[in-house]
Amino acid sequence: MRNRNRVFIVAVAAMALAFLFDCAPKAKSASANPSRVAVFIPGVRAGNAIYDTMVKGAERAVKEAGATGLKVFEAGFNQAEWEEKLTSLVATGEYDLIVTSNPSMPELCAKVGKAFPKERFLCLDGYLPDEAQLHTVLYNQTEQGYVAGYLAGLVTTGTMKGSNAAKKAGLVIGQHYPVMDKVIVPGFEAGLRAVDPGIAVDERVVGNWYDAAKGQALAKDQIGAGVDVILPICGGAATGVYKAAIEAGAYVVVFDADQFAQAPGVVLGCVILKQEELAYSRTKAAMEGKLAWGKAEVVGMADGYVAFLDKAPEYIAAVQPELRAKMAELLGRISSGTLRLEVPLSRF
Ligand code: RBF
Repeated sequence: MRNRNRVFIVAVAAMALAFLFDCAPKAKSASANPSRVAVFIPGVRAGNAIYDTMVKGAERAVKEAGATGLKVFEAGFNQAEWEEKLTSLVATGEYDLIVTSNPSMPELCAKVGKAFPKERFLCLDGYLPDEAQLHTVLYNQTEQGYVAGYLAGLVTTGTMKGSNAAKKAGLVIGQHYPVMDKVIVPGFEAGLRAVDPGIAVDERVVGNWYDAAKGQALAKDQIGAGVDVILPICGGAATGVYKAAIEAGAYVVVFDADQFAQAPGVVLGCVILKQEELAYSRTKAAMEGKLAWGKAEVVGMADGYVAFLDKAPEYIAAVQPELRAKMAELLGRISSGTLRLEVPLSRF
Protein backbone atom coordinates (compact mmCIF):
# COMPACT_ATOMS: atom_id res chain seq x y z
CA MET A 1 0.00 0.00 0.00
CA ARG A 2 2.75 2.41 1.02
CA ASN A 3 4.74 1.63 -2.06
CA ARG A 4 1.73 2.08 -4.24
CA ASN A 5 1.10 5.46 -2.65
CA ARG A 6 4.66 6.49 -3.21
CA VAL A 7 4.47 5.47 -6.85
CA PHE A 8 1.27 7.40 -7.20
CA ILE A 9 2.76 10.55 -5.60
CA VAL A 10 5.87 10.34 -7.75
CA ALA A 11 3.74 9.90 -10.85
CA VAL A 12 1.59 12.91 -9.99
CA ALA A 13 4.68 14.99 -9.20
CA ALA A 14 6.25 13.99 -12.50
CA MET A 15 3.09 14.89 -14.34
CA ALA A 16 2.92 18.24 -12.56
CA LEU A 17 6.56 18.92 -13.42
CA ALA A 18 6.00 17.96 -17.04
CA PHE A 19 2.94 20.17 -17.12
CA LEU A 20 4.88 23.08 -15.63
CA PHE A 21 7.78 22.67 -18.01
CA ASP A 22 5.41 22.42 -20.92
CA CYS A 23 3.37 25.42 -19.91
CA ALA A 24 5.84 27.75 -18.28
CA PRO A 25 7.54 28.86 -21.47
CA LYS A 26 4.17 29.42 -23.10
CA ALA A 27 2.81 31.38 -20.16
CA LYS A 28 5.86 33.61 -20.27
CA SER A 29 5.89 33.82 -24.05
CA ALA A 30 5.64 37.11 -25.86
CA SER A 31 1.98 36.79 -26.54
CA ALA A 32 0.43 36.19 -23.14
CA ASN A 33 1.79 39.21 -21.28
CA PRO A 34 3.44 41.41 -23.85
CA SER A 35 5.85 43.78 -22.14
CA ARG A 36 8.02 44.98 -24.97
CA VAL A 37 5.85 47.49 -26.79
CA ALA A 38 6.28 49.43 -30.03
CA VAL A 39 3.92 52.01 -31.49
CA PHE A 40 3.69 51.89 -35.28
CA ILE A 41 2.54 55.26 -36.64
CA PRO A 42 1.09 54.90 -40.14
CA GLY A 43 1.97 58.48 -41.04
CA VAL A 44 3.74 61.04 -38.85
CA ARG A 45 3.11 62.10 -35.28
CA ALA A 46 3.43 65.88 -35.69
CA GLY A 47 0.20 67.62 -36.69
CA ASN A 48 -1.84 64.41 -36.37
CA ALA A 49 -3.59 64.44 -33.03
CA ILE A 50 -4.93 60.92 -33.46
CA TYR A 51 -1.38 59.51 -33.64
CA ASP A 52 0.12 61.86 -31.05
CA THR A 53 -2.50 60.88 -28.47
CA MET A 54 -2.02 57.17 -29.27
CA VAL A 55 1.67 57.52 -28.37
CA LYS A 56 0.87 59.43 -25.16
CA GLY A 57 -1.60 56.77 -24.01
CA ALA A 58 0.68 53.83 -24.78
CA GLU A 59 3.60 55.65 -23.13
CA ARG A 60 1.61 56.07 -19.93
CA ALA A 61 0.68 52.37 -19.82
CA VAL A 62 4.27 51.24 -20.43
CA LYS A 63 5.63 53.62 -17.79
CA GLU A 64 3.10 52.50 -15.19
CA ALA A 65 3.94 48.88 -15.85
CA GLY A 66 7.57 49.67 -15.19
CA ALA A 67 8.54 48.18 -18.55
CA THR A 68 11.52 49.36 -20.54
CA GLY A 69 10.94 52.33 -22.84
CA LEU A 70 8.40 52.44 -25.59
CA LYS A 71 9.63 52.29 -29.17
CA VAL A 72 7.88 54.82 -31.43
CA PHE A 73 8.21 54.11 -35.13
CA GLU A 74 6.98 56.61 -37.72
CA ALA A 75 6.25 54.87 -41.01
CA GLY A 76 5.66 58.08 -43.00
CA PHE A 77 3.06 58.92 -45.61
CA ASN A 78 3.99 56.43 -48.32
CA GLN A 79 1.36 53.77 -47.67
CA ALA A 80 3.00 51.39 -50.15
CA GLU A 81 5.92 51.06 -47.70
CA TRP A 82 3.92 50.31 -44.57
CA GLU A 83 3.81 46.52 -44.96
CA GLU A 84 7.55 46.25 -45.41
CA LYS A 85 8.23 48.66 -42.55
CA LEU A 86 5.87 46.83 -40.19
CA THR A 87 7.44 43.51 -41.16
CA SER A 88 10.94 44.85 -40.45
CA LEU A 89 9.85 46.22 -37.07
CA VAL A 90 8.30 42.91 -36.01
CA ALA A 91 11.18 40.87 -37.46
CA THR A 92 13.65 42.54 -35.07
CA GLY A 93 12.10 40.27 -32.43
CA GLU A 94 12.45 43.12 -29.93
CA TYR A 95 8.74 43.83 -29.47
CA ASP A 96 5.92 41.50 -28.63
CA LEU A 97 3.11 44.05 -28.85
CA ILE A 98 2.55 46.51 -31.68
CA VAL A 99 0.12 49.36 -31.00
CA THR A 100 -1.19 51.14 -34.08
CA SER A 101 -4.15 53.12 -35.38
CA ASN A 102 -6.22 53.67 -38.50
CA PRO A 103 -8.82 51.61 -40.34
CA SER A 104 -6.32 50.15 -42.82
CA MET A 105 -4.04 48.66 -40.16
CA PRO A 106 -5.96 45.57 -38.94
CA GLU A 107 -5.69 43.84 -42.31
CA LEU A 108 -2.05 44.75 -42.65
CA CYS A 109 -1.27 43.51 -39.12
CA ALA A 110 -3.14 40.24 -39.72
CA LYS A 111 -1.12 39.70 -42.90
CA VAL A 112 2.27 40.54 -41.38
CA GLY A 113 1.42 38.57 -38.23
CA LYS A 114 1.10 35.29 -40.14
CA ALA A 115 4.90 34.97 -40.27
CA PHE A 116 5.23 35.90 -36.55
CA PRO A 117 2.62 33.86 -34.68
CA LYS A 118 3.67 35.11 -31.22
CA GLU A 119 3.33 38.78 -32.11
CA ARG A 120 0.24 40.62 -30.88
CA PHE A 121 -1.30 43.74 -32.43
CA LEU A 122 -3.54 46.32 -30.79
CA CYS A 123 -5.26 48.24 -33.59
CA LEU A 124 -7.16 51.36 -32.54
CA ASP A 125 -9.56 53.11 -34.93
CA GLY A 126 -10.07 49.89 -36.89
CA TYR A 127 -12.24 46.79 -37.01
CA LEU A 128 -11.39 43.18 -37.79
CA PRO A 129 -12.93 40.38 -35.71
CA ASP A 130 -11.72 36.78 -35.37
CA GLU A 131 -8.01 37.36 -35.92
CA ALA A 132 -6.31 35.56 -33.04
CA GLN A 133 -3.29 37.87 -32.92
CA LEU A 134 -5.31 41.09 -33.03
CA HIS A 135 -7.49 43.18 -30.78
CA THR A 136 -9.24 45.99 -32.65
CA VAL A 137 -11.29 48.91 -31.36
CA LEU A 138 -13.49 50.92 -33.68
CA TYR A 139 -14.97 54.27 -32.69
CA ASN A 140 -18.64 54.82 -33.34
CA GLN A 141 -18.10 57.33 -36.12
CA THR A 142 -21.76 57.28 -37.08
CA GLU A 143 -22.27 59.19 -33.84
CA GLN A 144 -19.20 61.36 -34.38
CA GLY A 145 -20.22 62.26 -37.94
CA TYR A 146 -23.86 62.85 -36.98
CA VAL A 147 -23.02 65.25 -34.14
CA ALA A 148 -20.58 67.18 -36.36
CA GLY A 149 -23.21 67.26 -39.13
CA TYR A 150 -25.93 68.47 -36.78
CA LEU A 151 -23.81 71.42 -35.62
CA ALA A 152 -22.78 72.22 -39.20
CA GLY A 153 -26.45 72.01 -40.24
CA LEU A 154 -27.52 74.45 -37.52
CA VAL A 155 -24.78 76.84 -38.60
CA THR A 156 -25.39 76.76 -42.36
CA THR A 157 -29.17 77.20 -41.94
CA GLY A 158 -28.74 79.72 -39.13
CA THR A 159 -28.11 83.42 -38.69
CA MET A 160 -24.58 83.51 -37.31
CA LYS A 161 -22.37 86.30 -38.63
CA GLY A 162 -20.50 84.09 -41.08
CA SER A 163 -23.53 82.06 -42.23
CA ASN A 164 -24.82 82.75 -45.72
CA ALA A 165 -28.17 82.02 -47.39
CA ALA A 166 -26.94 78.90 -49.22
CA LYS A 167 -27.58 75.67 -47.33
CA LYS A 168 -24.17 74.13 -48.05
CA ALA A 169 -21.65 72.40 -45.81
CA GLY A 170 -18.14 71.37 -46.82
CA LEU A 171 -16.14 68.24 -46.13
CA VAL A 172 -12.40 68.03 -46.87
CA ILE A 173 -11.06 64.48 -46.54
CA GLY A 174 -7.55 63.05 -46.81
CA GLN A 175 -8.55 60.09 -48.95
CA HIS A 176 -11.41 57.69 -49.57
CA TYR A 177 -11.57 54.49 -47.45
CA PRO A 178 -14.45 52.26 -46.36
CA VAL A 179 -14.97 53.78 -42.89
CA MET A 180 -14.95 57.25 -44.40
CA ASP A 181 -17.34 56.44 -47.22
CA LYS A 182 -19.67 54.06 -45.37
CA VAL A 183 -19.68 55.42 -41.83
CA ILE A 184 -18.32 58.95 -41.40
CA VAL A 185 -19.78 60.62 -44.51
CA PRO A 186 -23.24 59.02 -44.15
CA GLY A 187 -23.22 59.98 -40.44
CA PHE A 188 -22.29 63.58 -41.28
CA GLU A 189 -24.97 63.76 -43.99
CA ALA A 190 -27.61 62.28 -41.70
CA GLY A 191 -26.80 64.91 -39.06
CA LEU A 192 -27.03 67.74 -41.59
CA ARG A 193 -30.30 66.46 -42.98
CA ALA A 194 -31.82 65.99 -39.55
CA VAL A 195 -31.56 69.78 -39.31
CA ASP A 196 -32.78 70.40 -42.86
CA PRO A 197 -33.14 67.82 -45.66
CA GLY A 198 -32.28 70.53 -48.18
CA ILE A 199 -28.64 70.94 -47.05
CA ALA A 200 -26.07 69.99 -49.71
CA VAL A 201 -22.58 68.61 -49.03
CA ASP A 202 -19.56 69.76 -51.02
CA GLU A 203 -16.93 67.03 -50.59
CA ARG A 204 -13.30 67.46 -51.64
CA VAL A 205 -10.33 65.08 -51.43
CA VAL A 206 -6.79 66.25 -50.63
CA GLY A 207 -5.22 62.97 -51.78
CA ASN A 208 -2.90 62.76 -48.75
CA TRP A 209 -2.82 63.63 -45.04
CA TYR A 210 -0.31 66.50 -45.05
CA ASP A 211 -0.73 69.03 -47.87
CA ALA A 212 -1.95 72.18 -46.10
CA ALA A 213 -1.68 74.32 -49.26
CA LYS A 214 -4.02 71.94 -51.08
CA GLY A 215 -6.37 71.87 -48.07
CA GLN A 216 -6.46 75.66 -48.12
CA ALA A 217 -7.12 75.83 -51.88
CA LEU A 218 -9.94 73.26 -51.64
CA ALA A 219 -11.59 75.07 -48.72
CA LYS A 220 -11.27 78.44 -50.47
CA ASP A 221 -12.96 76.95 -53.50
CA GLN A 222 -15.77 75.48 -51.39
CA ILE A 223 -16.35 78.82 -49.67
CA GLY A 224 -16.48 80.50 -53.09
CA ALA A 225 -19.20 78.00 -54.05
CA GLY A 226 -21.39 78.97 -51.07
CA VAL A 227 -20.07 76.76 -48.25
CA ASP A 228 -20.03 78.53 -44.88
CA VAL A 229 -19.01 75.65 -42.56
CA ILE A 230 -16.42 72.94 -43.20
CA LEU A 231 -15.50 69.65 -41.53
CA PRO A 232 -11.85 68.83 -42.30
CA ILE A 233 -10.78 65.19 -41.87
CA CYS A 234 -7.39 65.41 -43.53
CA GLY A 235 -4.68 65.27 -40.83
CA GLY A 236 -2.04 67.98 -41.18
CA ALA A 237 -3.77 69.43 -44.26
CA ALA A 238 -6.48 70.78 -41.93
CA THR A 239 -4.29 73.74 -41.01
CA GLY A 240 -4.91 75.00 -44.56
CA VAL A 241 -8.66 74.62 -44.08
CA TYR A 242 -8.48 76.68 -40.88
CA LYS A 243 -6.54 79.39 -42.77
CA ALA A 244 -9.08 79.59 -45.59
CA ALA A 245 -11.96 79.78 -43.10
CA ILE A 246 -10.24 82.52 -41.06
CA GLU A 247 -9.57 84.57 -44.20
CA ALA A 248 -13.14 84.25 -45.50
CA GLY A 249 -15.01 84.55 -42.19
CA ALA A 250 -16.38 81.01 -42.57
CA TYR A 251 -16.60 78.32 -39.88
CA VAL A 252 -15.01 74.96 -39.09
CA VAL A 253 -16.31 71.97 -37.16
CA VAL A 254 -13.54 69.67 -35.95
CA PHE A 255 -13.14 65.88 -35.69
CA ASP A 256 -10.96 63.82 -33.31
CA ALA A 257 -9.30 66.38 -31.00
CA ASP A 258 -9.73 69.70 -29.21
CA GLN A 259 -8.55 72.16 -31.85
CA PHE A 260 -10.26 75.34 -30.61
CA ALA A 261 -6.87 77.03 -30.18
CA GLN A 262 -6.15 76.69 -33.92
CA ALA A 263 -8.77 79.32 -34.78
CA PRO A 264 -10.87 80.67 -31.89
CA GLY A 265 -14.25 81.95 -33.08
CA VAL A 266 -13.81 80.02 -36.35
CA VAL A 267 -13.60 76.51 -34.88
CA LEU A 268 -17.13 76.27 -33.50
CA GLY A 269 -17.18 72.76 -32.08
CA CYS A 270 -15.03 69.65 -31.63
CA VAL A 271 -16.34 66.07 -31.66
CA ILE A 272 -13.42 64.24 -30.14
CA LEU A 273 -12.15 60.70 -29.79
CA LYS A 274 -10.60 59.81 -26.44
CA GLN A 275 -7.72 58.14 -28.23
CA GLU A 276 -5.19 58.71 -25.42
CA GLU A 277 -7.48 57.04 -22.88
CA LEU A 278 -8.21 54.17 -25.26
CA ALA A 279 -4.52 53.62 -26.08
CA TYR A 280 -3.72 53.72 -22.36
CA SER A 281 -6.45 51.38 -21.16
CA ARG A 282 -6.07 48.75 -23.89
CA THR A 283 -2.24 48.77 -23.81
CA LYS A 284 -2.41 48.37 -20.03
CA ALA A 285 -4.91 45.52 -20.37
CA ALA A 286 -2.68 43.82 -22.96
CA MET A 287 0.38 44.10 -20.70
CA GLU A 288 -1.59 42.64 -17.79
CA GLY A 289 -2.70 39.70 -19.92
CA LYS A 290 -6.30 40.88 -19.78
CA LEU A 291 -6.97 41.80 -23.40
CA ALA A 292 -9.14 39.39 -25.37
CA TRP A 293 -7.23 38.54 -28.53
CA GLY A 294 -9.41 37.85 -31.55
CA LYS A 295 -11.95 40.39 -30.34
CA ALA A 296 -13.20 43.49 -32.16
CA GLU A 297 -14.82 46.20 -30.03
CA VAL A 298 -16.89 49.23 -30.95
CA VAL A 299 -16.81 52.18 -28.50
CA GLY A 300 -18.83 55.37 -28.64
CA MET A 301 -20.51 58.17 -26.73
CA ALA A 302 -22.08 55.91 -24.12
CA ASP A 303 -18.61 54.64 -23.11
CA GLY A 304 -17.18 58.16 -23.18
CA TYR A 305 -14.77 57.43 -26.03
CA VAL A 306 -16.57 59.76 -28.46
CA ALA A 307 -17.51 63.15 -26.99
CA PHE A 308 -18.74 66.58 -27.98
CA LEU A 309 -16.92 69.36 -26.11
CA ASP A 310 -20.02 71.27 -25.04
CA LYS A 311 -18.37 72.70 -21.92
CA ALA A 312 -15.52 74.33 -23.87
CA PRO A 313 -15.51 78.11 -23.30
CA GLU A 314 -14.68 78.63 -27.00
CA TYR A 315 -17.85 76.76 -28.01
CA ILE A 316 -19.97 78.72 -25.55
CA ALA A 317 -18.46 82.02 -26.70
CA ALA A 318 -18.75 81.34 -30.44
CA VAL A 319 -22.09 79.56 -30.87
CA GLN A 320 -25.45 81.27 -30.32
CA PRO A 321 -27.39 80.09 -27.23
CA GLU A 322 -30.36 78.84 -29.29
CA LEU A 323 -28.08 76.65 -31.41
CA ARG A 324 -26.37 75.34 -28.28
CA ALA A 325 -29.78 74.51 -26.84
CA LYS A 326 -30.52 72.43 -29.95
CA MET A 327 -27.17 70.66 -29.62
CA ALA A 328 -27.90 69.92 -25.96
CA GLU A 329 -31.25 68.45 -26.95
CA LEU A 330 -29.54 66.22 -29.55
CA LEU A 331 -26.90 65.03 -27.07
CA GLY A 332 -29.68 64.25 -24.60
CA ARG A 333 -31.48 62.12 -27.18
CA ILE A 334 -28.27 60.19 -27.92
CA SER A 335 -27.38 59.60 -24.26
CA SER A 336 -30.93 58.57 -23.33
CA GLY A 337 -30.99 56.08 -26.22
CA THR A 338 -33.96 57.79 -27.90
CA LEU A 339 -31.71 58.35 -30.90
CA ARG A 340 -29.65 55.29 -31.73
CA LEU A 341 -26.78 55.81 -34.13
CA GLU A 342 -25.12 52.53 -34.91
CA VAL A 343 -22.12 51.64 -37.04
CA PRO A 344 -23.20 49.60 -40.10
CA LEU A 345 -20.62 46.87 -39.45
CA SER A 346 -22.03 44.57 -42.11
CA ARG A 347 -21.19 47.12 -44.78
CA PHE A 348 -17.42 46.87 -44.51
N1 RBF B 1 -5.86 60.69 -40.00
C1 RBF B 1 -4.97 61.63 -39.64
O1 RBF B 1 -5.31 62.54 -38.87
N2 RBF B 1 -3.68 61.59 -40.11
C2 RBF B 1 -3.23 60.63 -40.95
O2 RBF B 1 -2.07 60.64 -41.35
C3 RBF B 1 -4.16 59.61 -41.36
N3 RBF B 1 -3.80 58.62 -42.21
C4 RBF B 1 -4.71 57.68 -42.59
C5 RBF B 1 -4.32 56.68 -43.49
C6 RBF B 1 -5.24 55.71 -43.89
C7 RBF B 1 -4.81 54.64 -44.85
C8 RBF B 1 -6.56 55.73 -43.38
C9 RBF B 1 -7.54 54.67 -43.79
C10 RBF B 1 -6.94 56.71 -42.49
C11 RBF B 1 -6.03 57.71 -42.11
N4 RBF B 1 -6.40 58.73 -41.22
C12 RBF B 1 -5.49 59.69 -40.85
C13 RBF B 1 -7.80 58.89 -40.76
C14 RBF B 1 -8.04 58.42 -39.37
O3 RBF B 1 -7.78 57.04 -39.29
C15 RBF B 1 -9.50 58.66 -38.96
O4 RBF B 1 -10.38 57.95 -39.81
C16 RBF B 1 -9.87 60.10 -39.05
O5 RBF B 1 -8.96 60.85 -38.32
C17 RBF B 1 -11.28 60.36 -38.50
O6 RBF B 1 -11.40 59.98 -37.18
